Amino acid sequence: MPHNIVDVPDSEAGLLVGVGVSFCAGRASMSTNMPLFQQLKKNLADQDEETSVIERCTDYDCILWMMSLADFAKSKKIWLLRALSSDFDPETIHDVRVISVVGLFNKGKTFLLNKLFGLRLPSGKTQVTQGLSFVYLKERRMLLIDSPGVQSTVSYKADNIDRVIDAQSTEAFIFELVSQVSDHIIFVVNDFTSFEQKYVQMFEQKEQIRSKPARELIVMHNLCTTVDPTEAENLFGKQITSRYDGVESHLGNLFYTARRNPPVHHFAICKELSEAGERFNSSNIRLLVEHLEHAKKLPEPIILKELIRQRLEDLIPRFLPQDRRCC
Ligand SMILES: Nc1nc2c(ncn2[C@@H]2O[C@H](COP(=O)(O)OP(=O)(O)OP(=O)(O)O)[C@@H](O)[C@H]2O)c(=O)[nH]1
Ligand SMILES: [Mg+2]
Repeated sequence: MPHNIVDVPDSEAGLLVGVGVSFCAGRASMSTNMPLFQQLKKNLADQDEETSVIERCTDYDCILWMMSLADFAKSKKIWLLRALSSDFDPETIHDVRVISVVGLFNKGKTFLLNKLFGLRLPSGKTQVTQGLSFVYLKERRMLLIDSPGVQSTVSYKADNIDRVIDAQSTEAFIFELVSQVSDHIIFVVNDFTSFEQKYVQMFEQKEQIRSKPARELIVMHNLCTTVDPTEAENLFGKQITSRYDGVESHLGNLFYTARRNPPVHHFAICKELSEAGERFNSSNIRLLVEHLEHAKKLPEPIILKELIRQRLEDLIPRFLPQDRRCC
């Protein structure tokens, strides 16, 4: 059964001054198993006005539908979709801490959010997080951002856009956006490759030049194939404690804070239900939740739509300078 987006965009409030972009707020509804993104892509391609039909949303409260800078340059539209069944209104004030998970594709970002907060978001090899997907946790006063994985497969179907280049610039754009709106950023990695180290380092460098107080960064090492506790400890030593100066936590195992500027907290979890998983997972998940809840930075009032709109106003001319010239 089809479901309508019932919120027609507020074109005045949604106009991005200076770049000529409409910012569309909609409500999506929940239904069949058809992946949201396929249907949404089709709907957005089929029509150019601000109404649409969506077959399926997810357990996310809102999704910022920003899949491709190249497509955005053509359509000039970014959709903020809201689930019909959600109480979270992106156009009103909420006191929250904004917590994001980022990293390469299929590293267990969604899996981690499920573990941390007892959620049931779609996770697994065939479940690809699309767009910036938001979950509002009212009691905890948190707004979670599940991000699409970096370096996932691109389409080589005929169109005149170089999708590899487009994916790289879109990922850089999302990286900036997430880093600007988040109070806490959790990197999810498996083997801590030098590419991932560099990715974390890019955030560190951003923190050093930020005018606001620096945020501590968190890296969750998802040792998802490790079943043996000794192997987990060896891996953690090889990939983290022997590579960074820092201090081991007295609170638990596989928890280490690297003396960086700002400090970077490393936690690890292992394969669920294995001996290593039983030994380390629940205690490290609990430590990470406590770490987030007891953070110095208190929840702050935000209007999600406004927050994103402001950031887009800043970022779009930087990433698409031709759009600035158009206006
Ligand atoms: N620790 C642990 N991780 C697991 C287990 N089973 C699955 N995972 C992780 O979950 C990953 C896939 O799930 P997702 O959470 O959807 O990954 P993702 O990073 O959100 O993927 P994208 O959204 O496509 O970028 C697997 O590749 C594993 O890393 C498990 O038993 N233990
Ligand atoms: Mg995911």
